[in-house]
Amino acid sequence: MSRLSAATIGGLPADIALPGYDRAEVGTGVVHLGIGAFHRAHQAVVFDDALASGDLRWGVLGASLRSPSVAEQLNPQDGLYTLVVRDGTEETLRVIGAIQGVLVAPHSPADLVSAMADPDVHIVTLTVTEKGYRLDPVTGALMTDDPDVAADLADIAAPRTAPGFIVAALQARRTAGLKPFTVISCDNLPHNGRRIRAGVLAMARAIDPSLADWIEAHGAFPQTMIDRIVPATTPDDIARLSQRLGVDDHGMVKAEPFTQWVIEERFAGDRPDFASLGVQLTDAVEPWEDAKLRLLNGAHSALAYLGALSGHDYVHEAVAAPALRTYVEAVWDEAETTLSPPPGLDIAAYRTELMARFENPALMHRTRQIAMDGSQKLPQRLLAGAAERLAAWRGIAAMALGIAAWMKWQSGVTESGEAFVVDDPLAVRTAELLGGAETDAERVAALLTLSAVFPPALVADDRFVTAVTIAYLSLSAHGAVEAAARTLSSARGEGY
Ligand code: CS2
Repeated sequence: MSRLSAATIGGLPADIALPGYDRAEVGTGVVHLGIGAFHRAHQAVVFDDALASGDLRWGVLGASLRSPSVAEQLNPQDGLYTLVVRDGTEETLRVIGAIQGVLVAPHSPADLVSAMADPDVHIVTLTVTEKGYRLDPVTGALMTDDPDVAADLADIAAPRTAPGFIVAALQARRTAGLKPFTVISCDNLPHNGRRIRAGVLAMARAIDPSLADWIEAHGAFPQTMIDRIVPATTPDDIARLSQRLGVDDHGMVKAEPFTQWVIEERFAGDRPDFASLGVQLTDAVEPWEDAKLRLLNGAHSALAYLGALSGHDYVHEAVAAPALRTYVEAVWDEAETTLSPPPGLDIAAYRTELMARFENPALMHRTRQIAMDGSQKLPQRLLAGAAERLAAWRGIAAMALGIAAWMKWQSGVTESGEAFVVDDPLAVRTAELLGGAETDAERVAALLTLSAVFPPALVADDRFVTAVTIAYLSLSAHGAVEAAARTLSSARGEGY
């Protein structure tokens, strides 16, 4: 079967939405670093809307910093792909035309730098995951001993890392007398803008202090909160879509209807009329970030480990188990007391909507997908909230079970005895630590020595250590579902 492309798009069934603008007229105003499914289902859709509104400056050049797979999916399709929005039994299909092409950075780093230095580029967005920032999780400093960071510092003309590409391109723009672009981090990290700014400035300062001064004075790194559930595409999704389209689309992405993007109003230059495109611009993103990270992502991670350990492969299956569903509410009860909701966010309504989003059976969101990279996710999703609860002398039984479930997951074996590969940058280290421990209490104590994950102040708090150890013992004795059920009675109490 032929592929979706500029040549075949005209033959698609009439009920599929197509780009409503002339793609030949579109300029490249955005470069995206780390082009995965999330960008294609979220930010690229907003830029596609901008193009459809008649502002043709906002085409996107995508870049993969590592693998050529997205380039192989999209370049033969002229950047075209289908966004499949699924809600229960309903499905809507839309072909997105915003992406103009994908560069594979390691194949041609200089081409990517020069594309980012183009005068028409005003925005660089990035989704490089938590680990792509190359910042020490404890100190927040650039990891100069990371081999790729060291390589960038030695030769910024051929960068390897996200901060490296940004520094190299900003250097080229400064030399050319251009303004910086606005760097919009779209990763699920608190203060994501501040983080990428810190990495970029540290690298720039090591290379040329005057470049760092220029970036400090003229650059913009707004904080953002981004939200849309985008499960990984499966071969079955592609096969089903081919039947509908009559052509193969290897670049398709699937997502829920919900989508949200909150951006701090801080730009270095031109941008689309974001407000008219449904994007919220605000001075204070932090309360949005905290609410999303601790409610949505906190529950997601806890559910992912408990669900995956107990054989619930998908999020909607996990929340259909009464004990796990009630447990999610208990995590939210705990997290809620740590939030200062932003104006306009009704937490009760947000929780109801979140549960409905988790229940969406058509998404087929795998618990194992969410379980990935837990060492990078735990701090902002569960540990920060737990620390604030303890500071206020409140209990953390529900959060502690999520944390203990992450620890159990590090053993690489599910409750039914199935072995799996732990997909986490610290997996080798956690395996070593677990290998040296004999009892459950020793296992917990060993993992708590990971200072890249657990802040020392939290580990020094006996209440924290006790709560996580009790939860871990309960998981060993009863399994995830029963441990969740048993946690509920204690989690409901407000006092410690
Ligand atoms: C998920 C997120 O995989 C994960 O860690 O928790 O990708 C989640 O689906 C998104 O943040 C939703 O916006």
